[in-house]
Amino acid sequence: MERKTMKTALVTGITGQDGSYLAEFLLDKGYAVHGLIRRSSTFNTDRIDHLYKDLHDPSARVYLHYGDLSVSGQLTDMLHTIRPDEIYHLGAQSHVRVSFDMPEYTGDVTGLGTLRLLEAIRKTGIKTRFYQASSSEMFGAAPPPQSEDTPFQPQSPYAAAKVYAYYVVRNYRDAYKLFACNGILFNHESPRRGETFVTRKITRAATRIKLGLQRKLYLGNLDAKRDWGFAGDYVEAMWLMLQHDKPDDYVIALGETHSVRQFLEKVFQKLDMDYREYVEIDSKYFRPTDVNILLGDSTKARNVLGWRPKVGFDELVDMMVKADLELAKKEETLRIAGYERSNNVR
Ligand code: NAP
Ligand code: G4F
Repeated sequence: MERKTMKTALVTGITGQDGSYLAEFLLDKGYAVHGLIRRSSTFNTDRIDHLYKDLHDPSARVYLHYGDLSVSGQLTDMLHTIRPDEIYHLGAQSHVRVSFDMPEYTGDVTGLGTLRLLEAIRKTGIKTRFYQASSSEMFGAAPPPQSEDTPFQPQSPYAAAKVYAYYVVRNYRDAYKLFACNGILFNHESPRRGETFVTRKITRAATRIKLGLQRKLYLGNLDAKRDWGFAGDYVEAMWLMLQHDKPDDYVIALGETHSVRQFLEKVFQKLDMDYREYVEIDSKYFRPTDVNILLGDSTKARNVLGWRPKVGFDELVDMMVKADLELAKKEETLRIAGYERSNNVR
C-alpha cells in the first residue's frame, strides 16, 4: 500500500487564540505542525500546552521555534529548514486599542511582518501556500453589510497595518504567482479569547462578580456593534482557503450584529444579574476613532468553499459563560485555600 506523506504546516501566532484552535484542527487532519513562538520571561504557551509532546516521543507532531516577526533573516532561515506545504500567518499585535498606544510597533509587526514572510517565501523559492489573517477592522467606517467588494476605510493604526498586509499579499500573488489568500475574518471569540478583548473581559468579570471575586467592571463604548462568531469555526475556513484550486480573498462572518451592550445584557442575564448594577464607564477604554458597526456578508466563502459556521451567537455566549464560570470556581477554591490571584484589569 502506498504510504501517504504527512503534510507540514507553519503557524505564526500559534500561542494565540486562533493559533491554538488551528493547531488542533491541523493535527486532527494528520499534519505536522511547526509554530513560531516568542521568547518570554513567563510562560506563553498555555493555549497549546495540551498539544505539545516531548520531541523524544515518536508520536510528537508539534515543533516550536523561537523567532519574531520583526526579524526577517530568522524567518527566511526557518522557511528554508522547515519547507512547509502551508503557512498560516496569524501572528500580529492584534489589539486595536493598543495600536493607538504603539502605532509604530503595530505597523512593524502587523504590517511589515507579512511582507517579511512573503519575502522569505520568494527568496527561498519554496513551494508553499500562504494564508494571511486579514481583518474586518479594515472596513472601518464603511457602511454594512461588508463583503469582498466593500472599499476599506481603516480607523486605527492596527487596521491600516492590516490593509497594508492585505495589499502586499495580493501584490505577491500577482507579481510572483504565489498561492496567497486573504481571509477577511470578522470578530471571532471563544473561551480562549485574550482577556482584554471585550467579550472575554465581560464573561470573565461577570462570572467573577457572580462568585464575589470582583465588584465592578469598567468598559468603554457600549454602542459599538460587532459580528461575533466562534473561533473554532473560523479556523476551518482558513484551511479551506488553502485547499482550494486557486488563491483568492474571502470574508468570513456569521452575518449577525450585536452591540457590546446587548452582549453585556445577555451575559449578566444568564447569571441572573443586572449589568447596570456592576458596570461603570471609563474613558480610558474609548478609542480616538472606533468602528461603529461590522456585519459581514460571507456568501462567497459559503458558495465557493462550502464553509458553514456551526456555532451561533447564543451558543457562543453560553460556551464562554460556562467556561469562565468553571474558571471562577477554580479561582474561588484557590482563594479559600489562601491563594489570591491578582486581577490586573487592562
Ligand atoms: P491573539 O490571540 O492576540 O494572538 C496573536 C499571536 O501573535 C500570539 O501568538 C502572539 O504571541 C503572536 N505575536 C504577537 N507579536 C508577535 C511578534 N512580534 N512575533 C511573533 N509573534 C507575535 O490573536 P487572535 O485573536 O488569535 O488572532 C489571530 C490573527 O487574526 C491576528 O493576526 C489578528 O490580528 C487576526 N484577526 C483576529 C480576529 C479575531 O476576532 N480574533 C479577527 C480578524 C483578524 P504571544 O502569545 O507571545 O503574545
Ligand atoms: O473586543 P475588541 O477589543 O475587538 P475589536 O476592536 O473589534 O478587534 C478585534 O476584532 C478585529 C476584527 O474585527 C480583529 F481584527 C482584532 O484583532 C481584534 O481581535 O472591541 C470590540 C468593541 C470596540 O468597539 C470597543 O471600543 O468593544 C468596544 N469596547 C467597549 N469597552 C471595548 C471595551 N473593547 C475592549 N477591548 N475593552 C473595553 O473595555
